[in-house]
Amino acid sequence: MDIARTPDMADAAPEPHDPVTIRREDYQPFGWLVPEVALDFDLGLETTRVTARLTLARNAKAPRAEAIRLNGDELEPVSVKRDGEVVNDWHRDGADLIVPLSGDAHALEIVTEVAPAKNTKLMGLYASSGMLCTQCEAEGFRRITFFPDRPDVLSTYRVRMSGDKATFPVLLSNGNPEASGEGDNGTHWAEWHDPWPKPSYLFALVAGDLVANSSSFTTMSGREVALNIYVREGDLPRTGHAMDSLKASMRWDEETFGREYDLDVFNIVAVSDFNMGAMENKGLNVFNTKYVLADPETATDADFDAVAGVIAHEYFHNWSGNRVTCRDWFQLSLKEGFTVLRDQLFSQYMGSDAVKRIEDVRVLRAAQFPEDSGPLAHPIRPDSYREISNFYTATVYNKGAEVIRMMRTMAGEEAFRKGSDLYFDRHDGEAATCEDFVRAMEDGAGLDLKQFRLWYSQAGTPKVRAQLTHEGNTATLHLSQIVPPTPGQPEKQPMPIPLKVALFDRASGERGEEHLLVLDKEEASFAFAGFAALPALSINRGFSAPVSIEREVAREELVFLAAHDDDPFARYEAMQDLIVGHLVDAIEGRLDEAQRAAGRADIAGALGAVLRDAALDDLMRGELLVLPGEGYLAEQQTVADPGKIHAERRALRAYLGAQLASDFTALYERAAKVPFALDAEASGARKIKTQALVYLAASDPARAAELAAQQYDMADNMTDRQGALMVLAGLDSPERTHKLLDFYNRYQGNALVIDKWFALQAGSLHPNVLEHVRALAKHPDFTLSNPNRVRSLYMAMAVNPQAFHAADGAGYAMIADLILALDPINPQTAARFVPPLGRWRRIEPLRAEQMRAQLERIAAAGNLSRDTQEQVARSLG
Ligand code: 0A1
Ligand code: ZN
Repeated sequence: MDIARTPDMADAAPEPHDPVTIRREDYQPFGWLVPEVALDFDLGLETTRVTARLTLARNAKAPRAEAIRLNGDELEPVSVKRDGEVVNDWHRDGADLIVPLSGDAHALEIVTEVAPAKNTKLMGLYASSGMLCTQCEAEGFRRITFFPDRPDVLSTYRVRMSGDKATFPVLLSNGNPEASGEGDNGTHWAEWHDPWPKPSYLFALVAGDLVANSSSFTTMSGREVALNIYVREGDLPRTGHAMDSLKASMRWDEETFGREYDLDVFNIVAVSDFNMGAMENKGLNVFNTKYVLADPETATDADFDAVAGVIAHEYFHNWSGNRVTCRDWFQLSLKEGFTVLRDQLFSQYMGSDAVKRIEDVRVLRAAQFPEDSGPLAHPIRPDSYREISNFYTATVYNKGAEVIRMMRTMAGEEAFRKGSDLYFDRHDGEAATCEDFVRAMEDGAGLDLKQFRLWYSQAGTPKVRAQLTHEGNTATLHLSQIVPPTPGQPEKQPMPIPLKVALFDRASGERGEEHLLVLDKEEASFAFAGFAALPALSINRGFSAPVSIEREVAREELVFLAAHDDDPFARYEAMQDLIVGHLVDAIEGRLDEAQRAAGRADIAGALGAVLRDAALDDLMRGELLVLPGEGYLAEQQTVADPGKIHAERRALRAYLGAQLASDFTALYERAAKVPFALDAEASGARKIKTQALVYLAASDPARAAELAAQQYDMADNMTDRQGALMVLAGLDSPERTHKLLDFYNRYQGNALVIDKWFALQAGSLHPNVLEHVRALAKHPDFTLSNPNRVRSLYMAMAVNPQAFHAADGAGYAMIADLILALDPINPQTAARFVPPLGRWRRIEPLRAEQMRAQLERIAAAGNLSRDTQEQVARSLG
């Protein structure tokens, strides 16, 4: 046995590392190239032994180094060999291993041992219901072996693994399978080789008792690719939709971006313990079961869409992320923003273009706008971080996608494709930067993006003021912009903001030409001739820029646009603006009774028209029926009172439910007759059916409870069943208890559906929701060790305004307790609960003080993870 360490070294505990701030401007290329990596795994759930062999060559592009720094995290070296000889001249720097190297080329062999069953962080190699799997992005590979764990070190990997055949009948890694065979004592082994150089964060290994849904795909150049989706045996019948989505993604990427798949196999594995949605490891995507498994009995229409979207997202990373990867983690949006845009375009193509765009904007406003206006605001390309896991944010992902979408809007589809082709050509096999992408777009798409680069460096959601005036036969649009100050960025420069606009003649309802205006100064005016009277303004059509538009606009104009605008997003927006304007006035106490009545009546009129408009499809009708969320309403105020927002919004829904009761009932009855199918017509019917119930529940709870119970009993699919139970969960009716119990009994043992059961109760409108959450936390099915389960209870509560913002602060205390309990188990997931508390500066003083106090309480606890510590410090700072 190789004993490379002296006893005194073995006893010396690694120094606890101070949390260090990493800065983008400090980037240095690594001193060594690692062209080849060979990994040998002796697999065990309790202990896995890893032998890593690295070939090293000096990097001519970096300053000369006399040693190599290999990152580690909770690792001890069992042995270190340099050029075939056991050495002990290495030393530790914190968790890292430093090995002296004097020549120009070396071979290192390092043995480590890891304990997968004890790995509750779910980073590195861990056990999940009896199988072994890995998660290496961003910095998990260093929990497996000592390695330069940075995305600009690219290597080809050869992997050999052996283990007990009964425990691990399936052995998978990246690339193509090369060989396999039987070993001693009931073991077997397999070898995999990935010919494409990749960074360590794309490494993956899976070993377990799995079965596959297998199929194949013929690529555009006629190559046959074997496709496998690996799951636990009982889950096989729920993999069909994922397989269909994968094939559709592969075809779409060929047709839309000219991207072909590049290995003989493409494997997907579903695991039930996973910190995020899924991971794009080369040739071996690892997925949270939530984004693979779907059948009508256990998954809603929204779940089906989410599966298709995530399958596409991970597949598209094969080019945007893997073939062209990131130089450093500051460039994360290079792969994530682009890939989110690609999956959004795919979903627009697969389903309803308009509805998908509206949903994406809703997500942006609910998740990214608050981030951009709070203490955690950062540019899509951040300048510094302490823990990179905290930067997998809505800003990097969703705003990142909007930024690239703006380039596409300005260039047009064809030129954009030329830009993306050039980007992939130029940087294939490289670790690139956001700047490389922008340059390829300039050169390939013919855009001038000098000023546009500000979208990468400035945080904050720009506010655009718009005012339309009219004189003679000319309408003039006056635009101005403000980019608000954000942490570390007190002063901002004006950004180029592409706005699609159109003007409507109010008398005829006719629309003039659509224009793409680019506002690139603080202020600008644009004149439009040919209007005898003041037209109606449709602005930011299709949400062409991720900004908020502020304008004085008469309610009649919004009512007009809500009925006439031919841009579906703009129509939705007019409806939202109408409601937001009224609610904010009401919340801020600006309305007397008569004004309130007039405002409500206009909304009821517009909504009634939506309910009755025969030209609308139901999926789109469903979008127009959604009331603006409480978080979005809070965003419209400098300081928000969540209690008032909740009460006003709820009262408006009750009013609308009562006022339009017969329309909602008619709609409900029509929709209830549509038989189950997975097409747009039937899923549209399901969507509006439950929405009608939600409105009716607000105005006539007893009748709604009856209808919901009936819908629950008759349901032949999860969308109807979950929708009915969601309504019941918010009501105080005996049916509530019966149906919740029935649901639990019916789906006991199906973790994803039991997650829904927790989430429905924690997200409910029931007045005792916090008591329910407290009780559910003690339920035998609840555990802190499964991230899906934790999110289903506590994230559902944290985004449920009436629970989280309970006036006595009990919601805040509960989230703080959770963070403290979860942090030692799974810091990544714990840290994701900090941002809701971090909003305190924008909340009324009594609640703000309670939120801040909970953050202080967390900060005062010793031994916080770097993840949680960074988020709490930024939230208080
Ligand atoms: N790259 C993945 C996201 C991801 C990031 C970190 C993870 O660690 C737990 C897992 C997944 C994606 O964009 O899908
Ligand atoms: Zn991604």
